[in-house]
Amino acid sequence: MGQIKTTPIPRVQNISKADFIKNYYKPQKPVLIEGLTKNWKAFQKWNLDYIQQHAGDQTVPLYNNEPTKGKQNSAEPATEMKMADYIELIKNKPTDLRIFFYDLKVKLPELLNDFEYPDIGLKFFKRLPVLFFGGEGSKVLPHYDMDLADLVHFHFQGTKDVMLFSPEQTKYMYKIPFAVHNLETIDLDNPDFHKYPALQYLEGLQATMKHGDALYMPSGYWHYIKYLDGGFSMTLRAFPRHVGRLGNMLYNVFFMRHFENVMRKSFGQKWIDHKEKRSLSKTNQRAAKLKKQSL
Ligand SMILES: O=C(O)CCC(=O)C(=O)O
Repeated sequence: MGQIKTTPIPRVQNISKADFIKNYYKPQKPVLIEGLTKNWKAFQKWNLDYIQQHAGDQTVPLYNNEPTKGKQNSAEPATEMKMADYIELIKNKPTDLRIFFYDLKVKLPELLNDFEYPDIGLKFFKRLPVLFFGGEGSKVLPHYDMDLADLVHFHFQGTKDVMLFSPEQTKYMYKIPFAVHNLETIDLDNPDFHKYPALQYLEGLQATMKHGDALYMPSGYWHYIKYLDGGFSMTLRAFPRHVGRLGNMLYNVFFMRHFENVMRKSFGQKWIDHKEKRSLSKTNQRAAKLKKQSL
């Protein structure tokens, strides 16, 4: 078994708007900014106890990593729980149960005063600050965000590992057609280069995030995330301004998603199996071609 090639994501303490735009936003390169949240109330206050106090009574849907099957829509929760019980669980035990896309503005608006939209040159979509929670060992399978937003991802309490892949790497990812994820049988921590030879050509970036770190993930970047301890994160998004990217975003959100749901409803597991086979054969052909060229 080999390993996926990665290099560290550049880290800075702080960054000016001009430097961020020039060195990271314009060239669409990720960066981890350590000091961006230091003056926020959230930096002092946001931990699992605080969430438990403010949202303990809410019932929350929880997701695991079971692949979606048959006629299911892409994202069905595995179960639900009171937030207080879920937080208790992730404080004390490993679990693969996660909270995904918790809409802060709707569910916990009093927390909106605890942070600011950073002045780094991104035009943030202020309607949608969202939280994500996971326990020790929870994994977020590799995917990119369908809306192709530029993302700033902030982590609170504990640590998490993040692997990123640029959109140019999509050709080696075993992406599933009409979806924003790859073959769910792939484990990027233990890649099976025999079964998935294209993974040998993949080049990613890696960082371990700690409390208060802010990670810029440019539009269309794949992310694979592992919670090393129970903790939570917030993502702020800025919508694409490039005409080409805007077109792709509209295609993903208004066509691809609905087309996929119709195909699943009509053909169920057969459709999923067909797409997985296609992804495997197309990507393996690409790897075979590259191997031949290198001989
Ligand atoms: O950290 C997580 O749990 C998921 C984050 C994510 O997928 C995102 O911000 O798009």
